[in-house]
Amino acid sequence: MSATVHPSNDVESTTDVLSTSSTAVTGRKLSRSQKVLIIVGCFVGLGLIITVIVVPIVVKRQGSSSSLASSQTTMTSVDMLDVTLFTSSETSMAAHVVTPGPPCETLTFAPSFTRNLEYSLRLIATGNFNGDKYTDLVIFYLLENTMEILFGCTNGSFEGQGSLRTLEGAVSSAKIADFNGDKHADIAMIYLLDYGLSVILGDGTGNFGSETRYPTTEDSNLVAVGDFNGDSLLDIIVLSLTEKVAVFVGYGNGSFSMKTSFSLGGEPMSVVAGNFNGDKYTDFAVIRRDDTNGMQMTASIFLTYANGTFQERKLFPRDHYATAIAVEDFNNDKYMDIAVTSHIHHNVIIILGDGNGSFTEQIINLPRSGPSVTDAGDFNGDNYIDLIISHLNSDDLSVFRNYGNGSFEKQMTVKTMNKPTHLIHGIFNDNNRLDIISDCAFGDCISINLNTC
Ligand SMILES: *[C@@H]1O[C@H](CO)[C@@H](O)[C@H](O)[C@H]1NC(C)=O
Ligand SMILES: *[C@@H]1O[C@H](CO)[C@@H](O)[C@H](O)[C@H]1NC(C)=O
Ligand SMILES: *[C@@H]1O[C@H](CO)[C@@H](O)[C@H](O)[C@H]1NC(C)=O
Ligand SMILES: *[C@@H]1O[C@H](CO)[C@@H](O)[C@H](O)[C@H]1NC(C)=O
Ligand SMILES: *[C@@H]1O[C@H](CO)[C@@H](O)[C@H](O)[C@H]1NC(C)=O
Ligand SMILES: [Ca+2]
Ligand SMILES: [Ca+2]
Repeated sequence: MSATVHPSNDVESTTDVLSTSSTAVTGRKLSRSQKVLIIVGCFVGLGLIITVIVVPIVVKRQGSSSSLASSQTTMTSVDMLDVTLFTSSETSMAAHVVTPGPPCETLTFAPSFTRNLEYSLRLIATGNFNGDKYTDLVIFYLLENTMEILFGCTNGSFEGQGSLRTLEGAVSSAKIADFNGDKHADIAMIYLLDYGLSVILGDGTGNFGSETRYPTTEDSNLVAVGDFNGDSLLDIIVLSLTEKVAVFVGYGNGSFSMKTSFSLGGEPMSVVAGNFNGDKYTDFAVIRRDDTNGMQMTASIFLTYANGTFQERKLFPRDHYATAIAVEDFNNDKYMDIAVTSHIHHNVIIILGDGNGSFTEQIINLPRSGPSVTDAGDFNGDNYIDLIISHLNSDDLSVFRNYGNGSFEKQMTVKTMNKPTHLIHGIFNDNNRLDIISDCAFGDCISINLNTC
């Protein structure tokens, strides 16, 4: 969860989203009769068209209020996944309020079903774009310069046809948050091999306004959202392949202004915002190439200070070959922790924060190879954040239950359709439990596993 500590202590729901083209082609608006048709279509079996949705939502708690975090999954231009989880203020994304039933002792998921996609998926993210109670999906396509929003409905399927929008290019990273305070989910995105940030504001009915672009001088790659200057308004950081971080300060009205930029010291692969030291400035955690160590991927946090500077603390002085990172409060002490997977070491390291910028490590060894992506959320309703991990070249997801006492135990294996490289969760049906969505190999479909616990 990239905890964007929003104003008081509610969390900002940010989700990785798509990129949009500057030619604000607004999402298709549907007439009333079209909507009726779609809804009917959703209820009346559409036979082969089984819609699946993947939405990453992480239930995260901050302060005393428990709020949802939506996790984002981003794929960078490199062969890595940028998996980040965002804490979200459930109020702004009404659909995500989880009121779980009694906790389940044992996690269970229904067999997966798929929904075919229009094109080949590059990025997937979740948000509530139309204000109903189901999580929606934003899918950014690889080659078509298009994003599609799929609206969740009742049983884990999605309303008939998605809402397509033409973009100016392929998106490499995106986050969803409410940037203008109207409670509707907006999207910040980065075009691959282009310079800068692009923002589109949602109207709460599934449509978005025209695109506002914020150029940088660097080749932008990743985006993260938080309140980095402590004024209670959401800001955006843009990370570039040229190892720079540009800070865009938000005015709270959906507009941003670039204030500073600094060097990261290595090419970023993945980024998550979170508050690690209890002040009012959102910090961030990254996985980046370690220039002093060749191809190694190291995880660091960058703490934000009142004077607007960011200072790095390396989380792993030793080699780690990090592949994915998630930020959550894994031990319920109200302080943000970090989970980092290592492909080489076949493990997940849970790094527990003390709220003070200091961390202690706890290593979860995996029974099998290659964690590639991870997703964190409270899947069994006991208020502890569980972990789901995908393995390279495998259809299986490993589900680790968090007992809240420092133990994570692998409880089950969830079968997906086809060697996923993206994982997200959301509420896709009516039981208020977090369901899992993953992508199919080649990105031509999504696979949905409904939570039955
Ligand atoms: C969802 O409900 C519709 C209408 O009842 C049905 O056609 C569709 O197959 C269902 N999907 C799943 C995944 O159960
Ligand atoms: C947002 O606020 C800033 C600062 O007050 C202003 O310069 C900008 O024009 C505003 N943007 C919009 C879209 O209203
Ligand atoms: C900013 O504040 C930090 C923490 O107090 C301090 O270490 C750093 O030197 C300051 N940087 C500048 C440029 O003032
Ligand atoms: C915070 O960190 C400092 C120095 O790292 C340490 O002395 C202090 O005890 C820590 N406070 C807490 C509450 O852990
Ligand atoms: C945590 O709780 C689980 C379930 O009660 C138990 O099996 C496990 O041994 C506990 N772990 C620790 C470290 O206490
Ligand atoms: Ca908004
Ligand atoms: Ca701010």
